[in-house]
Amino acid sequence: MELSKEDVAEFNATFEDILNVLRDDPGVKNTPGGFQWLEELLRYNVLDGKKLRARLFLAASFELAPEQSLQERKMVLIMGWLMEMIQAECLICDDIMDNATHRRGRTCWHLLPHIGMSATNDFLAIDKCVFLIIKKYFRDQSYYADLVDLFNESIFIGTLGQNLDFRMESQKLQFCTKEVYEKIIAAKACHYGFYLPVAVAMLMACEKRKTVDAMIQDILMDIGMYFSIQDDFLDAFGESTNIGKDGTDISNGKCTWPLITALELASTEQKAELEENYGQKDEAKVARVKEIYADLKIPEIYTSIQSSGSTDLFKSIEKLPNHPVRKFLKMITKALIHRH
Ligand code: DMA
Ligand code: MG
Ligand code: MG
Ligand code: MG
Repeated sequence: MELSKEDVAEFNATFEDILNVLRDDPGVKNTPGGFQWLEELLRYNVLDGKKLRARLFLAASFELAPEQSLQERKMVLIMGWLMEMIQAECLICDDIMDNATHRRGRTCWHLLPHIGMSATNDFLAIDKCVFLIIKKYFRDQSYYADLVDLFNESIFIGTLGQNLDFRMESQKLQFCTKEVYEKIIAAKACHYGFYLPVAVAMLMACEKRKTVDAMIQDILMDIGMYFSIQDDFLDAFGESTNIGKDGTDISNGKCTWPLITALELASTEQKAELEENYGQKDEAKVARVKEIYADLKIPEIYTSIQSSGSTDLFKSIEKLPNHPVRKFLKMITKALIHRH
C-alpha cells in the first residue's frame, strides 16, 4: 500500500483544510477557546498513527478512480483524514474502556492531567467534526445519503462490538469461544476499520451500495480478522516499544485469539490454571498465563496460521469478480503480512 512521497506530502497538508473548516464553523467561532481545544485534540489523537485506514482508503480510491479533477482529489484526501478521525475517536474510547496507559508511544489522551474524563466529551466531538466535514465537502454528491449511512452504521456496529468485548471480561473462560471471538472482531474492528474505507472508496467511485457490499464485505471481514489476530498476538508477545502500547488483554480478561486457541488445546489442569490467573491486574499472574501460552506453543501456531491465513486471503481475492478492487485487496494483504 505504498503511496508516493508526493501523495503523502499532499495528504499531510490536507489536514490543515480540516482545521480550517472547524476554525470557520460559527459555533466554534462563538466559543472562547473552542478552536484551540479542537486543534489540540485532533493534533494529539489523529496525526501520529500508522494511518493504516487512510492508506487503505487512499490506495483504494487511487486504484478505482485514477483520473481525478483537483476537486475530486481534494475530496479523496479529506476523506482519508475522516477515516483517521473515526479511528482516533474509537481509540480514545477504547483506551478508557481498556484501562490503557499508552497509545502510539505516548500517554493516552484521557491520562493527560489537563484532560482526564473530559476525554468522553472529546471523542463525541471528534465524531461530530467528522459529520461536519462530510457535510461541508460531500453534501452535493449523489452518494451523500449512502455515505452518511455507511459512517453511522459502521460506528454503531463498532460500539456493539466494543460492548461485547467489554462484557466478555467478566465472563468465565468457558464462554470465550471462537464463535464469540469472531463476532467481537467482526463488529469492533472489521467493520469500521476495513470495510468502511473500501466501501467509501467504491461509493465515491460511483459504485452502488448493493454492489459494494456483495463484492467486498466478506473478504474485508477476513482481512480484518487476520489483522486482529496479529493485534491480539502482539498484545501478549509484542514489544511495547514496537507497538506503542502496553499489553492489557490478559490482565483485563479479554476474549482474544491467544486465549481461545489456548483453551482449545489446554488440559483440564491448564484450563483451571488459566481460569485462576486470567483477568487480574497482577504481573505474576499475567506472566503465568504467558507461560501457559508458550507451553501450548501459541507463538508457533501463530506463525503458522499467519502464513496459511495470508495464502487463504490471496486465494479468496482471486475468486472475486474481475474488478480493480482485487488489486488493492492484494496490496492490503501484502502490507499486513509480518506486521510487528
Ligand atoms: C479495539 O481493540 C478495537 C477498536 C475498535 C479500537 P483493542 O482494544 O484490542 O485495540 P488496541 O489493542 O489497539 O487497544
Ligand atoms: Mg484496547
Ligand atoms: Mg479494546
Ligand atoms: Mg488489542
